[in-house]
Amino acid sequence: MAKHEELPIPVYSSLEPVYGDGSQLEEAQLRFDQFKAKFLEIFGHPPHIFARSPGRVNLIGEHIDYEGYSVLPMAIRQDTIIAIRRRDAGDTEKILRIANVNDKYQLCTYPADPNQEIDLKNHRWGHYFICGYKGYYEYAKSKGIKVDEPVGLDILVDGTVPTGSGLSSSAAFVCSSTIAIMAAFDVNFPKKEIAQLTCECERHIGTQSGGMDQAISVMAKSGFAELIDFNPIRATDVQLPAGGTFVIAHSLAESQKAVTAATNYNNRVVECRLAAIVLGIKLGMKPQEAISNVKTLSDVEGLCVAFAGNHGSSDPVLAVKECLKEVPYTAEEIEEITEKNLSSIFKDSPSSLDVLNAATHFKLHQRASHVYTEAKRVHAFKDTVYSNLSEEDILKELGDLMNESHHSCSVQYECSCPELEELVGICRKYGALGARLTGAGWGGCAVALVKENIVPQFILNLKEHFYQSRIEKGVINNNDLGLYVFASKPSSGAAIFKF
Ligand code: NG1
Ligand code: MG
Repeated sequence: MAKHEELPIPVYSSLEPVYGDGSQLEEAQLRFDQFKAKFLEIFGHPPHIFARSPGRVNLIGEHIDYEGYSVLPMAIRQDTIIAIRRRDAGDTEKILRIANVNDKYQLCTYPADPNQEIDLKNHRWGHYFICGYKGYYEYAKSKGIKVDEPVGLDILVDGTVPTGSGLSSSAAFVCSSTIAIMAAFDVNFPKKEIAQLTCECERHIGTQSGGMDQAISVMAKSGFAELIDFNPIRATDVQLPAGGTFVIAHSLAESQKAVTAATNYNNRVVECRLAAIVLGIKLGMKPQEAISNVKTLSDVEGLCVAFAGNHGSSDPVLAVKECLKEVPYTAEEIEEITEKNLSSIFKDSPSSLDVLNAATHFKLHQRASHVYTEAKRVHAFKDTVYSNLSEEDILKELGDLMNESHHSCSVQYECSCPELEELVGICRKYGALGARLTGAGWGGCAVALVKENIVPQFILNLKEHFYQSRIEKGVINNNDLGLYVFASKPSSGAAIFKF
């Protein structure tokens, strides 16, 4: 049997395989009916085909995917659905018209030219669709696949993943866009190829993302979290213990990653690259060799053999302690080690140059130490799930690992914020076995591991102690609370619908 990741995106003729039965299916049916009607109303003809891709919650393994390390997310029920129709017959305009069911997002138009540049200085919501559009053509070109001439497309989008929340609304949008485009052109590829291509194309938006979000959105399986490995992309099912539930809670601080990239997300990517280069040099590489060959912290792990941990195997955490000073580095200090200007090291990456312009110092020790310890916690998490411990002890251990992960994100990686700290504290106080920020951070959601039997009471406590004052201040509406705090089961991955 072909491996899961080798299979193409499934094509369904009904909603059941994705939305199950019962009330969720009824809701989905209504949503799709209204969606079709809206398409007809806007474009004057019905859509040809639909695609969906879910958001995700990362259980553990934060800010390490772009360093080449495995992560452990699960897909959530919230998703982006796209309806699409080609406008070949008699269409001379050749434009992409992208509409949204949410009035907040106005109709965007773009030329059908797949080589167009995305205007990063003027951020528009439709840019995410164009990422997928460019990505599809780039992929086809790289594989020598013959594609049709670009044609006009009508597109309607409906996303239920809250934006800026660390639940990967962006990947849900980019993946569903790419898959809808493929479906419109009647092609399909293995999931792992789509995971790779969507990861690369989302970088057109200007963030130097790893591939976690797209991989889980494309490859998720209902009922399982997935251990995602990179280079090559692979997904291994992880069956979570039945007695625990993950509760997702929004801190109500929105992180606008595409806008703040130079000081937040991309800054950390650059710091990790510099940490890896400096570590490589300290461990014996020639400066030029390190600059040319070392891209991520995982690239230099093999050089840490002189630093053996308890089990005798090499320990990069010890190497960081020995080789990278805790006091933040200035650019000049790093340049002395690399024997090269930082701007010339990053000359081919405009978004990294933005980071260098904005930064005054670089916390190489702290960032590397987070990455290497977090990478270990991911494997400890998976090993714990499959250990011989009692369920009670497994859950406790998983909670501890989540708490350690949060501490490292907060103190070493500095990607938390006051609202997340408050929320995580409240989660722990009211019975979570573990709680941590999830996704990029600097706002967005926390995820808490809670014993199944206390979930309703736990959510009530969060309401009273975190949300109530914010409802009173009008930050959110009482009726919308269910959008901001909810329990989540692992949902299924991307799909195409032909009705
Ligand atoms: P979110 O939370 O979706 O912004 C981002 C990256 C991931 C990963 C996490 C941190 C994108 C599309 N996603 O996720 O690849 O690095 O942060 O673990 O940039
Ligand atoms: Mg995102």
